[in-house]
Amino acid sequence: MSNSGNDLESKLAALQEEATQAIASVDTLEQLEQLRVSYLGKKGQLSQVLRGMGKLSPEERPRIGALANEVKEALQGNLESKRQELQAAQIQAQLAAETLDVTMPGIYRPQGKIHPINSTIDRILDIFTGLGYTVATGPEMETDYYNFEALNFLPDHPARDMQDTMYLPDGNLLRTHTSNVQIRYMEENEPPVRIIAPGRCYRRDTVDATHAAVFNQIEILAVDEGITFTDLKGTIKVFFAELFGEELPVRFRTSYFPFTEPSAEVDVQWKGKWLEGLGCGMVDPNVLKAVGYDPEIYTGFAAGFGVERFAMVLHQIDDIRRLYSSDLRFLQQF
Ligand code: 2NM
Repeated sequence: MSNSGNDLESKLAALQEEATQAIASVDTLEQLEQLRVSYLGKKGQLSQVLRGMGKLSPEERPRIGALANEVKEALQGNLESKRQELQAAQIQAQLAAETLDVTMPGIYRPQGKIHPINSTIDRILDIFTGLGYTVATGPEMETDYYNFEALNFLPDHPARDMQDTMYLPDGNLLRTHTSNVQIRYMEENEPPVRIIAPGRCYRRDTVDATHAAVFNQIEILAVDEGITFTDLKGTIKVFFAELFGEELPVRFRTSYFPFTEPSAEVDVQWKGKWLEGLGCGMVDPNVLKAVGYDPEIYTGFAAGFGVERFAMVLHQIDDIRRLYSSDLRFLQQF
């Protein structure tokens, strides 16, 4: 009986000795885990040794049991300190491998820019939304009705000529201004109206330094009870003051548009020169009637201008074609 106890005691001592050496010589966490299973796992070597305890005398059992616990705790301690050592080494290796060399050259990332046409549109929309206007948009492909007829263009008006307007094979056309948006908006909404309509427009113009066949226009429209030409003048003065950053002299010249009566062209004096600013006027009663507004109750003003010209003036661009050349050397200046 006591032989068997001594037998187990020396087996435990041998196991501890062997396991301690094995743990010390391991150099990966995976190998360490294999050792843990092999020595301390359910079917591990310690369990196998302890299976012999069944044959021990009741007096010896507690002594061997206590001994086995000591061995188990000692090995667990070894495993844990080895695990910490290996983990620290792994982190050190990772830190060394991932060192950032701040002297390496950088990777070139092209920097996108906002096109001067778009930044000009954004600025103008900001000014008018600040005055309470809502941005409205509409189709670039349009019917004769929305581009001309509802705007009081007579059937033989020269702007309707094939020479001036791009017609599509189906009889529709590419809008020549954004007034189509105003008509569509008024059809759908009752006064009061305060809208600003930016958008691309098309005309059969010969392209030169100041004309493009595709260009951007912005139109504003206000309709309400009691709107007068004075409201139009005040709005335009505020607009130019905000766009150019200072209050500037403004000059109104009588003009003609089919959709406004009276009509005017407005010049603005900037850096000592009179610049053509915009066209405007009081909305013609025929236009109000076309959208179902009663011209005896409502009046309105409207104004329209090309965006490219303002972009050119504000950025000292001498030729409209530069805006469409997609030349990065040009565009990167803005
Ligand atoms: C301009 C000049 C004057 C204008 C008129 C309208 C509408 F739809 F209310 F009749 N929208 N835009 C207008 C008036 C446009 O552009 C030079």
